[in-house]
Amino acid sequence: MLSDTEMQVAQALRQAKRVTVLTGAGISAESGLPTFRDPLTGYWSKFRPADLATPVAFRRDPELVWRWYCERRSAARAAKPNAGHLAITKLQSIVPDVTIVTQNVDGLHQAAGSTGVIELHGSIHSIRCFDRDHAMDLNQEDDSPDRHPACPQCGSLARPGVVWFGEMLPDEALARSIAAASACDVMLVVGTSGIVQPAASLGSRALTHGAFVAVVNPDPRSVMPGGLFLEGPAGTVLPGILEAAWPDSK
Ligand code: BV8
Repeated sequence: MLSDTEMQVAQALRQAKRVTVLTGAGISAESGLPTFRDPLTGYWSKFRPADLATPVAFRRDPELVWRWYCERRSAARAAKPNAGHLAITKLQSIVPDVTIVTQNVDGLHQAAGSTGVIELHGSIHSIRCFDRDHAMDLNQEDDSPDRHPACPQCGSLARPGVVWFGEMLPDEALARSIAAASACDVMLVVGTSGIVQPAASLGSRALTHGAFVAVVNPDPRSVMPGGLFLEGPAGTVLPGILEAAWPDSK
């Protein structure tokens, strides 16, 4: 039985012409990938993700940072999209204009069949050189924590193709995300703690432009003033509201 709030969100989606979905690490939690604010485990338990996801950390200890990203990349490769990712792909097949803006670097939206995904923080599945941003090939068989490739053009060490803290976001991705937040009728904000800027301000931007905004998160602290709040995991909440919105669609 859905709550009134879930029914309101389902109704808004049914009437929507343009939907924007903003996702964070939480939507990949049910695929087994730790979120950014989960405490790290094992060897990594003495680090905080945000302390490793910086150019300063890479300069200080490139092999440590390279190892962390290699391990996360292999986890992302082994992970499967979950019901939350698949529900968003289904939404794209029903509503003509759905833009997905993700803070995640794991590629799971694309693996779920979603298209046109805007990767605000880049992708863990690409590498480039640290000094000059030369694109570098990443062949899976060579991708190992014990082998840190150097750029064939300038010799600089490889880094992951992600946006680190203190780095600018890709201009085009940010511009497209701002446009999508400003033009949508409905925005779903799924699985993000709303801490990291500028991604975190996209929800309030949508509200300012008169959009219907709904937050999907098991943590009630992520409620957004002015938006509706659906408490629960994305893998349960998203399929539920799609089922309510389009009961006959399979
Ligand atoms: C920028 C890629 C301009 C790497 C990431 C000082 C100096 C420089 C900048 C700053 C500064 N102070 C502040 C800033 C801005 C900074 C920032 O926002 N810092 C924060 C910590 C305050 N931002 C930046 O630096 C950005 N660049 O501003 O450029 C600039 C430049 C120079 C100087 C000044 C300004 C760049 C930010 C990008 C950083 N890169 N990722 C990598 O992945 O390794 S961010 C990283 O955090 C991930 O991408 C992650 O997605 C993202 C956000 O976190 P969330 O996705 O929200 O994840 P989190 O774990 O926090 O929350 C998970 C949520 O899911 C929780 O709410 C949980 O309840 C929920 N959940 C759990 N399970 C489920 C669930 N939800 C649904 N279903 C479930 N099952």
